[in-house]
Formats: sequence, structure tokens, C-alpha cells
Amino acid sequence: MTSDIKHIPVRVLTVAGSDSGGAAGLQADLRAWAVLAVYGMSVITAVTAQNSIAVHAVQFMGPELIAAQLDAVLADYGADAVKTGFLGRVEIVETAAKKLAHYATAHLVVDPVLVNHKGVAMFPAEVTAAYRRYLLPLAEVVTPNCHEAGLLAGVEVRCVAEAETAARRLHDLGARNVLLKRIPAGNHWLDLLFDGQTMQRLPTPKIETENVHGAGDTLSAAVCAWLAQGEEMATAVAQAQQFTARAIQNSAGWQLGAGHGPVFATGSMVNCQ
Ligand code: PXL
Repeated sequence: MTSDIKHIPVRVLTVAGSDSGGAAGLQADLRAWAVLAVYGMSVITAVTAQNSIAVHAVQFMGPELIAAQLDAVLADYGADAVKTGFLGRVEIVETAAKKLAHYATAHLVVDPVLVNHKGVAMFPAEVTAAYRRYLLPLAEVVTPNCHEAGLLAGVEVRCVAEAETAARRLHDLGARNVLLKRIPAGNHWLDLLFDGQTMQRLPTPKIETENVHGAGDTLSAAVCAWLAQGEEMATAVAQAQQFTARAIQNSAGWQLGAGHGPVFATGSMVNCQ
């Protein structure tokens, strides 16, 4: 017997680069989304050749192909929430912003990938300026680490007070919420969540491991999944923090690659829904 009721899965889209090592980028997003039981789609912005140690090569997709991918999925499947990750070029930031505005994306999570794991800028300053100009005004939430927040806000971010200043500036630049992550705070980390009114300080555990490759991607993908399911921002962030901590814990003891090993979200993680 067939049912008349047609169930539609929660649909999420990442606009991101491929990590050949599977730790970060669209692979991390799709893995997190499979665990969270939402339907993941991927618009590929670049292909990177990388492993646990370094990025060896990058080839960017042309803006026309990126626009065509966005049109293909958004005009047909649609998306309940979208996240952007590795964009890396002014014309890619601009193309993504134009299309996401055109399709009136319901929830947009902007993970501003601007620095490598050492905190060193990966792209020219014009790319940061393009995020400020085109993407931040569309973002329901922007999820920088301290280095990325510093670049975007044009201030130094070395402590919680400086991070709060940066969060306020990013809100002034148009992001409706700012999740500024992994601020060093003694024996734990602090994430800041600012909605334009309340600055929440959210402690997160410091898990002793080198295996944190893809942690930021996993966090922003999880926020995106919970927003897509209709959760409020504070709840989406709290759930995503727990999910990411469990994923880091899940892979903390692994020996995979000689550098920073992957964060591996799996369905066997307890209480991950
Ligand atoms: O973790 C940030 C990130 C996301 N996506 C891709 C990357 C990186 C970091 O290098 O290469 C494709």
C-alpha cells in the first residue's frame, strides 16, 4: 500500500571545496549531515589536494560552473538551509552571494574560511573585503575563529574582550548573529554568540588531541542542520557544540596521517541527535 502523504527530508546545501583527505570541506559537511539524517547537497567551489599535513594544490572552479551548480540544485531540490565554506576568490564570493540572494535562502551559515590551521591568511585581502561586502549582509550567522574574525573586523583578536569587539563589528557589517569560536580561555575554549543584543559566553571543553582537522566545518555544518530543522539560533549552536565535541572525542585517539588527523562524526556517537 502506498501512502498519499509525501514526506520531504530536511534539505541542506554546502557551497564548499573538496578536501582529498576527507577531513574538512564538503566531505566533513556531508558526513556530519549523514549522521544528523538531513539530505546534503554540495556545490563545489574548488578541488584541493591535501592531507593531514598540508594543502599541496588548489584548483578553483570557474564562477559560471559554480553558478550553474547553484541554479541546478536550488531551482529544483531547494534547500532549507545553506552553508558556505572554502570560497577563496572574490568572484566566487560574489557569485555565491548573488545566487543565494536570488533564491532567498532561508537560513545562511557563512563559515569564513580565510586562514590555514596555523592562523595564516590563505587568500589576498580582497577576498576578506568581498566577504564583508557581499556575504556578511546575507548571513543569518557567521562562524569565524579568532584569526578570521580579526581579518573580517580589522582588529586584533587575542582575548575575550577583543573577541567581543570583533563580534560587535561583524554584526554591524550585517551578520544577524556571530558565533566566534575557540577563544583561548585557560583550560577550556570559549565560543561567543552575539545576536546584536546579548553577548553569550559559551565554554567548550578542550579535548587533548591533534585530530582537529575539520572541526570548524563540522560545527558550522551542524549549526546549519539544526537551523534547517527550525531550531532557534541558541539551540542550534548548543546542539552543534555538543555534536562537534563528541565528534572530536570520537576520533581523539586515532593515528591517521602524520599531521592533524580528521574529526570523524559517526552514527555510533552516543546521543548525537
Ligand atoms: O577547514 C577549513 C577548510 C575547508 N575546506 C577546505 C579546506 C579547508 C582548510 O584548508 O581546504 C577545502
